[in-house]
Amino acid sequence: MIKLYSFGRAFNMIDPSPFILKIDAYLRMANIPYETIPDVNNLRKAPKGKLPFITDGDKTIGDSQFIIAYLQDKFQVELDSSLSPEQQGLAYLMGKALDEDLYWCLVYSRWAKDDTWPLVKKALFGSMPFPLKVIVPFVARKGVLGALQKQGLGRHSEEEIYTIADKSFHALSEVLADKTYFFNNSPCTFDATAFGFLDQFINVEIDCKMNDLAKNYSNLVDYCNNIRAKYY
Ligand SMILES: N[C@@H](CCC(=O)N[C@@H](CS)C(=O)NCC(=O)O)C(=O)O
Repeated sequence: MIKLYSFGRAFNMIDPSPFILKIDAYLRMANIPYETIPDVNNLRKAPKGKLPFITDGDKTIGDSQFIIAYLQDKFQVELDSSLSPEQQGLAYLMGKALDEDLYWCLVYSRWAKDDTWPLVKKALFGSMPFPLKVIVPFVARKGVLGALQKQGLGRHSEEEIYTIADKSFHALSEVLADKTYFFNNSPCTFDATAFGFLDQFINVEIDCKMNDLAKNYSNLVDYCNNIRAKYY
């Protein structure tokens, strides 16, 4: 049985990590039986120091891209078989845009903003005993804010970051248009990625400007809700 190592439920999300939600959605869309092991301490066991990772018997695979490649190969997943080579190329690049760009907007909206940080702090670290519940979030936030600076997004103004996020929401909305899924009539790997990210803005129980920007696109809201209704 595949075991998916995750953080665990928070803010009305199966998991607050878009990469974990991506794998969770992929497993459901591909109809692969799995078990979730939710625990913030999973990070310490993660082969690359990040979640998600999966185990399959004695094999351990880290990173959502390599997890999907492993699952696709092992279970002969056909989710992408109806995509043309051009669609497969576009789907790959669109997935990278979410993984490598929109992700940092999500990180900014949750970890850098003073209105959302207290919620994140409580959800992720609130159950820790004193004094860990004070020290660990302080150190973790410092690390995340440093990563935002090094990656570069954190050097933009707040308004510029909203513009960057909204450009992605707008582009996704235009590509999706009135379809149920991004490419053909059934979900492909990119739909697992898109849902993993968009649901983090649209159905998350956090009120903030960035989430409002995403919720302005009614087709993206319907998209997330349809996937929730069908697979969750
Ligand atoms: N490239 C990785 C990214 C995973 C990732 O960034 N996970 C974050 C949570 S959303 C994490 O574990 N961060 C912990 C850390 O960096 O210490 C993937 O696709 O799985």
